[in-house]
Amino acid sequence: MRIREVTLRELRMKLVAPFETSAERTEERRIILTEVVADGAIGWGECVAGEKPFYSPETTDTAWIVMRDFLWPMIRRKEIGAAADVWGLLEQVRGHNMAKAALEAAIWDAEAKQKGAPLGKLLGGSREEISSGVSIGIKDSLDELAAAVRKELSAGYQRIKIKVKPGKELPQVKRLREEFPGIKLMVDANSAYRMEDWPLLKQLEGFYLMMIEQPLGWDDLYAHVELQKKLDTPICLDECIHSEQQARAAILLGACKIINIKLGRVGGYYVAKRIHDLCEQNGMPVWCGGMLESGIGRAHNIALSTLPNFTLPGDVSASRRYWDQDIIEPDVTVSAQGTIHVPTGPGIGFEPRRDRIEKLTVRKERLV
Ligand code: OSB
Ligand code: MG
Repeated sequence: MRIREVTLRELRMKLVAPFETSAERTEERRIILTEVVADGAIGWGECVAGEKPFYSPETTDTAWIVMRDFLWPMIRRKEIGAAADVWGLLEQVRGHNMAKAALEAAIWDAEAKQKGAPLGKLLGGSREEISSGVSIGIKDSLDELAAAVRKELSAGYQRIKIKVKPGKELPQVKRLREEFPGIKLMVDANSAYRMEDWPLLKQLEGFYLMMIEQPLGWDDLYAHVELQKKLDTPICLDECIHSEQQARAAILLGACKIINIKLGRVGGYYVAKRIHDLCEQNGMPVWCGGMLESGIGRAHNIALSTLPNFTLPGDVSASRRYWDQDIIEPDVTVSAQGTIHVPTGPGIGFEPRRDRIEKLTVRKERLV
């Protein structure tokens, strides 16, 4: 397979409602799409870097530059056996995983299309549907939060994750447990706590949460090891797991009991699969995280979630929770049982809507 050209597009997409974490509030996404031409096939990818470096060091702007000036020259017109070889070609660049993943995932889509296979199948996945959960941002009031949870449960979602921050967590969780004692409930702190806050996190244990996601420093495995020793509730790591090596260390040191895998954060499918396999061998369940993706990134998350060790509901939910008009055909929808049907067509299995993509594009560069 030879990669002939890549087109980068930056899209501005306004969320249906602002999304707030302990770290930032997002109203409009600046999303980079990658369109690769490999032999005859076209593959699509999405860069999940944020507008600001508040989740990871990457941003939309750094990803654009790194893709254009460093990553593209490393794969340009190279004859490669398969998409699985791309990670190795990009390895000389340190970090910039979201930029790498945006190119690598598009090449996987192209390879799957060339072979006429659904991307999940090419990856080694076999699920026909995946379990869907939601991530609910921080709200102004407890009533608003409870209303949001009620709405998502009636739509069928299998588990509820809420964003928390210091001082808000106990009232939030207490309120939800009063109204929804039996649901699968978890919290995501996006690194808002310090080790000294552990007694507060200990108090959350009375509410039998499924897990607490990334409570401490974004790159601090050691602190999570110490915290996990004090808590019975499983810690799930997100931000900390940005490489296979970090995943191995987290598992062997006992920094967590669950891992959230995001394609962008780990640099694409090659590493995501290796982390998935490593977790499976060590009896650690994984689930697929989300990054407020457009339909393209969402379609990739669905393909990744078909792998066997994705045994917990992920943050991959319906298009309409994010966008008035998504950029794929059909939209991603969720069944009344809280599942997403995995498409059976080649590649990501959803068709990019070029008319909408063109309208939302604010910059475009064709790399040859
Ligand atoms: O920590 O999982 C996170 C969104 C942006 C950045 C980080 C995170 C999130 C989410 C939203 O939780 C997941 C989604 O619905 O896409
Ligand atoms: Mg998270």
